[in-house]
Amino acid sequence: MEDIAQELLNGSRLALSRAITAIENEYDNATAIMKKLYPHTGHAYVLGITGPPGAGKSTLTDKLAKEYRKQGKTVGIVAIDPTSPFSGGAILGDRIRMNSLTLDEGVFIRSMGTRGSLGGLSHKTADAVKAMDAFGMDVIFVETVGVGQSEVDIVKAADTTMVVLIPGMGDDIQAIKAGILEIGDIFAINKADHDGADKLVTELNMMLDLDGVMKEWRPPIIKAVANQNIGVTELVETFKKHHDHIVSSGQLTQRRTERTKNEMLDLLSSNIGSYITRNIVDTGKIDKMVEDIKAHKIDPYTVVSEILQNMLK
Ligand SMILES: Nc1nc2c(ncn2[C@@H]2O[C@H](COP(=O)(O)OP(=O)(O)OP(=O)(O)O)[C@@H](O)[C@H]2O)c(=O)[nH]1
Ligand SMILES: [Mg+2]
Repeated sequence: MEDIAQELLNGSRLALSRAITAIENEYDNATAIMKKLYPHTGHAYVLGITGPPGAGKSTLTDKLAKEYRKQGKTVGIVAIDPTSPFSGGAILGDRIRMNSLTLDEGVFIRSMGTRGSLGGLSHKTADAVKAMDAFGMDVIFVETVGVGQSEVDIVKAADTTMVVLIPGMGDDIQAIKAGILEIGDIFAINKADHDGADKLVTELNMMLDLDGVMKEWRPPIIKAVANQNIGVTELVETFKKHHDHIVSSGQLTQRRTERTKNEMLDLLSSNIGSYITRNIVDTGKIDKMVEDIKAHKIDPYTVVSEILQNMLK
């Protein structure tokens, strides 16, 4: 029998690609693959990149990846595309922008579409990151569009999160500020070749000052022009500073503990959920139970305890 996890660990890019496909489509072998990969994870530095559509996230990621490659580091990129119903479209879009990277053996790029819903995407993203981590990537980027709750959930897989903003967003910054202040460890003001970059920096500084008086880490704001490679080395240096900060302050351990706990609880509830769907709902047992409860032959509390007892057998 073929062993995708073992081939991935042996360095097969095809196996890495197939592992992520299994994760994305929830194939039956996905759990077995993840079980085998898990002991080999925990080495990569995971960078979340989020921000409004078209802000230059992919362009920046491309340039940042090249900078890490210069330092001899291998790079994985997971690009989430919530707008595209098929991941094929996402792959094409990002391939164009990350053209030269796709020829580099030290880089692995993968897009994941959401097929209409963001549900379940955060754990799939986390597993795709783990697959790249086990493959041996040193730095892994997770690019996602927007700053809503789903993106917050997705970037929870990251050690450091960078929010990319652009001048000329007008009132948008008001609308998204609650979300962005919370998740940004670093802010990039991209398209600084456009008018209004300095104004945006000032506004953001004011918001961060109001928000972060007591915080250990004041998120730096870095201006960038991604397509001209401006600000890129400074961003990489800032990532390093943030990484050093979360290591020395114990925050990295704390974040990873929290993440492991959440992932375990998610896994547990999704397993319980599917047990109930499989055994109670799909079998039609639930209808009989509802009838008996309605007729007061039995109470719902007893029914639920019995279901739980059966599940644990
Ligand atoms: N003028 C200018 N254009 C830029 C800059 N950075 C990126 N662009 C352009 O902006 C457009 C969008 O860039 P992307 O990197 O695709 O932006 P994105 O945030 O990944 O977009 P989505 O993934 O679709 O949300 C492209 O045409 C880039 O060439 C910049 O600093 N200045
Ligand atoms: Mg993009």
